[in-house]
Amino acid sequence: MQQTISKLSAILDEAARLAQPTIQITNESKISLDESYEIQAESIQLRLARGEKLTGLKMGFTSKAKMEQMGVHDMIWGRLTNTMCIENKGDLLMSKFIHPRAEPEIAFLLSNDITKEITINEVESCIEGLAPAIEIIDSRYKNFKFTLEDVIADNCSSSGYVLGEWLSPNRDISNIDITIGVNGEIKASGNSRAILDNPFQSLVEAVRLSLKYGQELKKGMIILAGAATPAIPINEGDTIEATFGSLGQLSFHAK
Ligand code: OOG
Ligand code: MG
Repeated sequence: MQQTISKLSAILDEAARLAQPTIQITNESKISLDESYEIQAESIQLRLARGEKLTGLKMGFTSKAKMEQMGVHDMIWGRLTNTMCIENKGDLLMSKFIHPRAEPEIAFLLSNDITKEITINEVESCIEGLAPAIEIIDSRYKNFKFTLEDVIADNCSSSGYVLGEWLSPNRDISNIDITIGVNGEIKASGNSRAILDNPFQSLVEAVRLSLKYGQELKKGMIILAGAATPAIPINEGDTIEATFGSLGQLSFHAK
């Protein structure tokens, strides 16, 4: 199996690097959930070996809107690296992506290393900031189609993130209206409540899952809580903007 894991992680890494879609890995190999996380870990390791730095984690399928859009029914997590970061109001280069989509998220900045499970009441003491964010997802699979095992192995489709301004964490974020739009027209809207009733719960789950899979959570890491709305397609020339009520807004331009 180790050989298969290495082979599949190299295929997914190359698909991301060359922005060339690949067939679903579960078409050819039977893979367990744990093996799909091993493939993800190994393919990220290839990026780190090329000099990229791990900057945090992303949670996925923490809202019903996303699970329904993608036909998948379990929470997942992936990894973020420094090269995925796109500046607020900055440019996204379409040539680096296959069929990118954007989704509005909330980001947390860890204030210390986390080594044991936490409750929702402990979240505020584990973060030094929270920010409105947009995740860019770009499945490496043809037609954005995958099983749960496929998408986990593919780093949960993660391929970019934009962060708005960091805000102090001691605030209630369980009822924030969220929109995402293109060139001034709203394409999807939702509420932060859709993320596990309270996006803070997503950090609780991120801690649980990272401990389970042996991924360290370090001070300064960013955690994306998962999208509250379905993802919207990004086309060349688009300016994508997301708004988060009292948390503010952020945008990027695709060229
Ligand atoms: C998988 C990633 C899901 C989220 O926020 O729910 C995700 C996908 O939809 O391709 O990032
Ligand atoms: Mg997401």
